[in-house]
Amino acid sequence: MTVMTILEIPHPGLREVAQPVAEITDQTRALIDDMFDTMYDARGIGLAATQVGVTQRVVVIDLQEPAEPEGEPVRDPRTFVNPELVWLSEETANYNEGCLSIPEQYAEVERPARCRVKWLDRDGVAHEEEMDGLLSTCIQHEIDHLNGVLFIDHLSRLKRDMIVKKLNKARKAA
Ligand code: GNR
Ligand code: NI
Repeated sequence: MTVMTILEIPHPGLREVAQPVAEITDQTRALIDDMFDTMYDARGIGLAATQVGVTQRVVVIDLQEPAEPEGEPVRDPRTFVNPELVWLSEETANYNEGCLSIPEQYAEVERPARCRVKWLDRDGVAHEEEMDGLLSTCIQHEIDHLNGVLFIDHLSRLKRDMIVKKLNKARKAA
């Protein structure tokens, strides 16, 4: 169990473009395990390797809402190595997004509502799937991270500056 440090804005590591994983090794699988530990510890629904300072195209997602009203949350861990968007819908959807690298700040982001994604799982098996809803939003958010892009980059300059200001104010108060 290893909880890694999550980079927060304005760390320059968040702007790096990650490299494709050439071969999935035990080291890759150890990184994936540590990323899940880190994501669950932070109560996020997704995490890109970029956010823990690793410039490899690896994403983990578990849409399980952390606070189920009753009992243990049912985990649904999903691993995406070298994920690629192969199709985006014309139709868009708005979602109130947050990001572990921009703590406790939220804004409505417009993205394609549905997407088709190609990826490798932790055993190197290839998959392709059409996604919608929160999964579609989340995988697009995570692939953005692999390209050095943050959800605030999709906002107007005014809204982006407001979020950065609010975050800096909250940090000073802490
Ligand atoms: O925990 C997260 N919640 C979330 C909510 C709406 C859209 C995207 C996300 S991803 C985010 C975790 C994170 O920062 N992943 O990069
Ligand atoms: Ni994020």
